[in-house]
Amino acid sequence: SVIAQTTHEEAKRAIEERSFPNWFQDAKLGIFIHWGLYSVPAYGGKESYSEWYLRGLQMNDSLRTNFLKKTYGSDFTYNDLTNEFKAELFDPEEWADLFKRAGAKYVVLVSKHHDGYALWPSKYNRNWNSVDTGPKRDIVGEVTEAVRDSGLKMGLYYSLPEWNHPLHRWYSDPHDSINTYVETYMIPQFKELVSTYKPSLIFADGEWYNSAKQWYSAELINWYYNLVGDEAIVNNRWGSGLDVGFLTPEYSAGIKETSRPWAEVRGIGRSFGLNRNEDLEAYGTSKELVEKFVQAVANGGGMILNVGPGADGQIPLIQQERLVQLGNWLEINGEAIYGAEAFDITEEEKEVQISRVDEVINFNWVRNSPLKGIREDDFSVRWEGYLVAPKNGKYNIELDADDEAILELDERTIINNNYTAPDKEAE
Ligand code: FUL
Repeated sequence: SVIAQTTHEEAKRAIEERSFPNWFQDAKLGIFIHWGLYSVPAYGGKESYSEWYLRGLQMNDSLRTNFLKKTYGSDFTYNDLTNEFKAELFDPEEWADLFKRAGAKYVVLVSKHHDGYALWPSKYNRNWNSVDTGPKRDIVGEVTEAVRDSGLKMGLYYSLPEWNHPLHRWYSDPHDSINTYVETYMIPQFKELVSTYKPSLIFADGEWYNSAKQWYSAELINWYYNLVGDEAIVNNRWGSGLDVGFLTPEYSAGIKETSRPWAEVRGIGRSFGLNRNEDLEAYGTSKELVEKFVQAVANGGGMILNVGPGADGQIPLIQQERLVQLGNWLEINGEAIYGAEAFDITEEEKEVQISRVDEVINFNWVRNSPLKGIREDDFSVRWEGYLVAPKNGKYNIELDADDEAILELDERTIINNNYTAPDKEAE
């Protein structure tokens, strides 16, 4: 049967007891990819999610209806975007190289967003996928292969509901039509996707009007864990009544959570799908990006940073630039980032560490802000912003008496228990 053999309660117990694989906690940085038909208009309000284009049309949002008319003509519908989605510059190996250069350890590709358009040849929606229409390519397959070849782990995002599925129009159809949709369409499709590509990570989404029981979430997760094994991990968006998976705060101001893995989910700008209507300012600086990332890591989490390629398959150069900048920073500081634990230092320890430093003291090994490309192994009071310090890396440093210890450890400090500081004598 398409529905897992175990009962909901059995499956729930099995997945609640399972521990998280270490790789995810250690990885810290993942890359999200939102790419699909919405990447054709690549448009929305300045701070809106461009991947919600179809929903905008359904809501008669004039910004989006007018843009479609003006750009493509008055008879043009969302479905016609398949003809414009050509992916002529799509090179999955180039993408994978870039993600690797960014210092990411895994990738999460949107295999199907809320518009239902699948990026693999799903037999459950013929003519609404990227092989039957548009680019005529198995994007999930190609990206999965390239990402794995470059040594990163591959994850897939999957939207449980769809805005425009004949069996259940999410946001408008009655609640009970969900059952037929889930049992005859969603579950078989989910299983087709997962058994074909065997992702190391599944990021479910769109769960919010229904219970995990209605989605058969526990059964599906249990089935997935059994299929893929120990390295498998899921996120936490599977419907009410089921609290499993890594946490996924989205454009959050920052959370602190040390008992459960989590990743801050955000775009480089303000949208996930490419939004050509954004201002340059929406992108922020590389310094802001690094600070946000460090803050997440110091607070026990990581980040899934999104790219939104154009319909041609090119990742916009400013997004590429931010990834490379983050990668350059990680090139220097990565050893204190990957595998790091949350900043968790007692008030007492803190005092010892920030007490006046006018003598030879034992101090944690500290690095200066390498955004400027400086690698400073010696403690310097001239650091700014954030610092990464290995907890066990006591390091003898001589400081001049007139140096002011302006060092303050806060939530931007990373303590890495797995890191061993270099022996000063040996250097
Ligand atoms: C949200 C979705 O509705 C957004 O479009 C985006 O995919 C984000 C990662 O998750 O809930």
